[in-house]
Amino acid sequence: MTTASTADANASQKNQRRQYYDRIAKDHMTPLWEVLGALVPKQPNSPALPALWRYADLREKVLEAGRLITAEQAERRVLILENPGLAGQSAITQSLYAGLQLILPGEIAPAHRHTQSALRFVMDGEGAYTAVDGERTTMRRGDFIITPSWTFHDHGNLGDQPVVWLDGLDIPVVRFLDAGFAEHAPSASQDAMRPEGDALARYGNNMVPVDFYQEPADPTRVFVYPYARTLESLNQIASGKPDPHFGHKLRYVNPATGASPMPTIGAFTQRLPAGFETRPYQSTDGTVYVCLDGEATVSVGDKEWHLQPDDIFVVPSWQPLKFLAQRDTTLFSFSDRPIQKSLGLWREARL
Ligand code: GTQ
Repeated sequence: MTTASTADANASQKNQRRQYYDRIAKDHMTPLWEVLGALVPKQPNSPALPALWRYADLREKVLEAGRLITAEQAERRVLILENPGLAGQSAITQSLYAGLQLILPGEIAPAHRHTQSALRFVMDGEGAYTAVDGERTTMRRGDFIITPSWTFHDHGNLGDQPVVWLDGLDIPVVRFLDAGFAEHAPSASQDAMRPEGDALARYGNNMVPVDFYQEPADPTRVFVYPYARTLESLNQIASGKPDPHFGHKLRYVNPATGASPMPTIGAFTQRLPAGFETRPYQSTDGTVYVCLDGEATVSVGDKEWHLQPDDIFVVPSWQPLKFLAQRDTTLFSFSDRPIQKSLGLWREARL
């Protein structure tokens, strides 16, 4: 065959296939062979992009929301951090949602519960509290607070400053599974059923009530991990030899089981000593980071940022990650790792 007739034959075959695809589409069928490579990729190829939110530059815009709508009107006054590769999806990774929640002095965000699990990471201001199933906790910068699935929670601000925290929820996972339920509590503010600190005293001090047992996947009763305690650990271990990929990195656990605090979201704290450079690292759990303290250069795929305190950035699945700390740097992060681990899907590459 001549080249010209081969080209003709190819064009005609393509045309026949196209017509066939159009015909079977009416029967709600579509050919696998056109999409197999995308459906079963050789390695993760997330549509999520590396992205940075510089809170110091965004703070005024967050506060502006406080002049446009009350916390009560909004139910939750939150600016969603939307991944630029996932526009319109209210998602920061394929599985996770993140947002900056603002509560002004005197305001309350009314009590409700939902099957989505939430975490709060306190960034700015003092005097707010979150109540989880009848116990309040005062929110302080760096505190990691959880709201497990189907627990009632409300927020309030008894102080004199605006308070902003980062919300992390598994909203996209629950949406994907079509497993979302939500309801309002009978009253906007939950009655205090236990004094502040009760859960931490009972479950957060290497002890549990004598007759207390949990299933491995149950969320922890410790719903606040105070930054003061995290810092004690980080400061203590920071004199040791850092791990080449992580520096000094700890994962938050349910102290009663050793599992992640919630079954869908894992959380981590990390110290990079001044002058330390991490080796490149990849993992399948797309991860949201907050720089709490310090100064570092981070590269995520083809992006590089000079990190300052309050910067929030996202590392999508399998994007190579590398840090160079100019000063002692403290990072908080969260991801869907517990989901992937429980399904046998989680992978990492320590390069
Ligand atoms: O605080 O309950 O950012 O229900 C999104 C949904 C926060 C919350 C969010 C929520 C909440």
